[in-house]
Amino acid sequence: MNRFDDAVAELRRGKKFLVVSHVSPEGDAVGSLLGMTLALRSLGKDVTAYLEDPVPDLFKFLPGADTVVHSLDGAGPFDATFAVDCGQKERLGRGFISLKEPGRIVNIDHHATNDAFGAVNVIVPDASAAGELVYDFCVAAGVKIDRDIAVNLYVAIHTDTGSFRYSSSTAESFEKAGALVRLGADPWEISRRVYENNPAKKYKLLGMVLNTLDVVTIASGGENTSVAFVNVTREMFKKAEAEKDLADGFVNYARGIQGVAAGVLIREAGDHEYKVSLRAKGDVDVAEVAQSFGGGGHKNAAGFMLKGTLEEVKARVLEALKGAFSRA
Ligand SMILES: [Mn+2]
Repeated sequence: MNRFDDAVAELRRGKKFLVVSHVSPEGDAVGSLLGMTLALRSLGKDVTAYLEDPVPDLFKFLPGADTVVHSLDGAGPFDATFAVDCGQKERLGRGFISLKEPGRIVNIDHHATNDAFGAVNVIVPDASAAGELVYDFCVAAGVKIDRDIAVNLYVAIHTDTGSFRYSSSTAESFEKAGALVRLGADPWEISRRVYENNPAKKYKLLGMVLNTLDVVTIASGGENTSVAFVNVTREMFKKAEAEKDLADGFVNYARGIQGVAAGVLIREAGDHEYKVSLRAKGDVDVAEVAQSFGGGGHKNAAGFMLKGTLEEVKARVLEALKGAFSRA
């Protein structure tokens, strides 16, 4: 018995499929969505790929990206929907939620917090990326992984592991990435497009954000004993003429500082409303902190929304992190 038997059975039973992933898609969402879409198409299936939000510019080079649709008006009925990299049905977006006939939902994901919203659920928290699971699905379904599928799945795994730096990177992640390179994914070609291809305004914004850096010591003794805050305001976005998603990842600069246990990015979302992103190294569980504010995430990466002034938000986050630090 393979964990993908039921998912493969849905594939054999149907002809017309929908493939979906989450709103605000990143590399794993787009790569897994397109890898799955191309895999199903290679078997002669009629496949619609849907994302509520646009494909980020950085990922528009991915094979199949030009076939993604952003509306499901008048679409369907589908024999089944394959949802990848998404823990909650609501995160698939309004267009999908209001779709009348999605068919049975096959939920393929690696988030531990996945609520098993599918008729078939393949949830593997140990997988570094949903892209790993789409790879396994292809093997289980007898799909011949061509270069186009390989490029998508390589990008999914490479981006979700932070270029194989995060604790989620396993021997299997490397093995699958190696197999994908053998199948035609070119590491340098992909790196150039994904990592060496930043708009200049992103660096203008980063300069302003790094100027706000505030490192606060929260404990004495031990290896990582401080918290690093950076913040980004709507004014900065305006000045840099930058879109919101260009600040994604800036929180990693805060975490990357020597002696820092957790990095915090506070992003102004509205009047007295902030989006807080937390990144930990070492033992602090930032998912616990995020949950205490009504958010969620993983042990090392989590986020939530908070109301108040910037100073109030910062003070509350600092208190919560101190608490988490003392429990760790
Ligand atoms: Mn993922």
